[in-house]
Amino acid sequence: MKELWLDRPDALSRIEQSRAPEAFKTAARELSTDGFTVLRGVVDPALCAKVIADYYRYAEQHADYVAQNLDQMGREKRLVNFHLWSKAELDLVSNRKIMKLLDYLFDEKTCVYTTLTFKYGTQQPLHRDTPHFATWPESRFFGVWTALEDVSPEAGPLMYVKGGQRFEMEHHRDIMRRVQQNRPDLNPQEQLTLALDLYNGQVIQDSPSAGEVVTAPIKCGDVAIWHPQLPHGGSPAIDQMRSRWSVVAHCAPEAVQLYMMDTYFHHDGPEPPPKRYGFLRKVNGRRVADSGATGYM
Ligand SMILES: O=C(O)CCC(=O)C(=O)O
Repeated sequence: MKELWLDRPDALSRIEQSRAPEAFKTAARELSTDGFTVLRGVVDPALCAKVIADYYRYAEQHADYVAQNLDQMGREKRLVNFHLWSKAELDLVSNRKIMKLLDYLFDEKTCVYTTLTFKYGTQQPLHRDTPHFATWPESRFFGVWTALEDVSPEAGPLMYVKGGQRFEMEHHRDIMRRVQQNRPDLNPQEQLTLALDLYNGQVIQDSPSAGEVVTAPIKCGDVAIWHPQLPHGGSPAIDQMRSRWSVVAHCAPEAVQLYMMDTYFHHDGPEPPPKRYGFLRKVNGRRVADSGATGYM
């Protein structure tokens, strides 16, 4: 099984010859060249509003927990796996059209692994998701990001390095070997943290030379998808208190497991590590991973 057919030299001619719907072909072309695509108006704004209403219900029912999870400015942190609490969010992240598109892009049946729900922009520096959603073989993963409201330019829109999925950096196993050699004084957890810092540092410092850093204008109900190797993040918010309601779903083929960064930096060889999660149930004909509880992070 190969990584992603989108990354093969014949990807563009394969798209031209495909009988897939035009919208799928456009998305595939953009992901192959730019590493990023936006499908406009895929999700009903009424469903987006329901997810936000569910969030407020959740916050009311878990007021103490919410109060313990505010940042320095008093804003809620990001909420992991809200789709396991909110039926509306579960519906949104298993959107039939998007799932069919992902089947086409993976050439395999897609499932939902985890989600993050954001009330505010993340202002995350440029990064690759790969260490947190590692697969064997590589790149069997997409980040699928839905705007629950029109994103104001002041609220820290998504940003990415156009074409940055092709940016080549030091291999992650070599980074870890270097850390283990140079810093035997650190314990394994500290070595892992340092390896991730070095990895992220290379992405922040060097990936902008691989392409233009752009922000994406995204409106309520639009769905952005990024290539698993695309450097991306949240641009700085001009107005820190301006909401930027959004949900990112982490999706992979059913038959492929996603692993976390300890496995990413330590696992050797082409064979995947042992399976680490099962599935809960099907929604809209899609499997949903049993990947942990709802909670802030
Ligand atoms: O929503 C954002 O600002 C960035 C999200 C992101 O980078 C991620 O989920 O990996």
